[in-house]
Amino acid sequence: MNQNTNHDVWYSEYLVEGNAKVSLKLSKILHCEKTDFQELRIFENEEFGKFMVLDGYIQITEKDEFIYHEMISHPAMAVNPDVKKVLIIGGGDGGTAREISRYKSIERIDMVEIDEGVVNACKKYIPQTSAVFSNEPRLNLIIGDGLKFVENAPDAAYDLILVDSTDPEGPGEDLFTVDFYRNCFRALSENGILINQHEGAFFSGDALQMQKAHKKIKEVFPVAKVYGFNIPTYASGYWYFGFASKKYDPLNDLQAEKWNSIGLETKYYNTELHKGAFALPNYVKKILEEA
Ligand code: AG3
Repeated sequence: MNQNTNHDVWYSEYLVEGNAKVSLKLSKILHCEKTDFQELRIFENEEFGKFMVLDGYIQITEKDEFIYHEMISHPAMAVNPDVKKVLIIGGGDGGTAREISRYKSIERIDMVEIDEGVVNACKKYIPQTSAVFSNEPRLNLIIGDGLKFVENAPDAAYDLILVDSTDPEGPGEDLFTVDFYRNCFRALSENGILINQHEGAFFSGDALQMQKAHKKIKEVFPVAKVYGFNIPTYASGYWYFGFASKKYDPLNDLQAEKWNSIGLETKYYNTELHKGAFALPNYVKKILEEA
């Protein structure tokens, strides 16, 4: 049969409604589902590999997910390499759990994902991130509501909480509330660190969300910083995590030597980049100062 090549099929995501978008050409449409929580799609692109879209936003691609997952995990671990108990909220693709489980010193990883559909689809199509669900005995996966989970968590139960959420509209919304941050504070040990998905700063919608999140976290945690990373498939190519803690400063308390002695091979993160990641462009500093 002759292959008619006189057409192509693309996934497009609007950056600014109606005015600018990014598009990936599809080599395969693997999965389309309306779960109980969101619209879930998995496609494939020849350059980026398989990628997952939730409610119209790219969450991971096989080609660049390492950047996000290294940057949500390693900066906190380099500040406190003695972390023993970790809580991941969200992260249904498994990428964050994969990165964090590389530390042999960690004793327990609880992960609370609201949408089982995401876990199942990633298990089926994206083993690169999801293999951790079948090969990591320290990982305790709970399908449930992250907000309720931290509400019921005992005091000081975790050394590190990683909030690997979607945007603050949809199922991730509760994870951007003062109530949630207060409960995270309570559930963290005195060495505790909270890392959260902190949105973008370039487009005004994302920037507003970043500002709102920062304002709330600052109300709750004595140390509240933001750091950035380059990620090609999120709006504007630059995205942020929040670093909040009870006492540790991400720069003054960086344990570069100790972290380097663990000998983890990383593709994006290193302890020099760590310092640079906390140096923010002036327009971003302004957004945060005005929070
Ligand atoms: N979750 C955060 C994706 C944010 C994308 N938002 C956007 N482009 N507006 C990623 C999940 C990875 N485990």
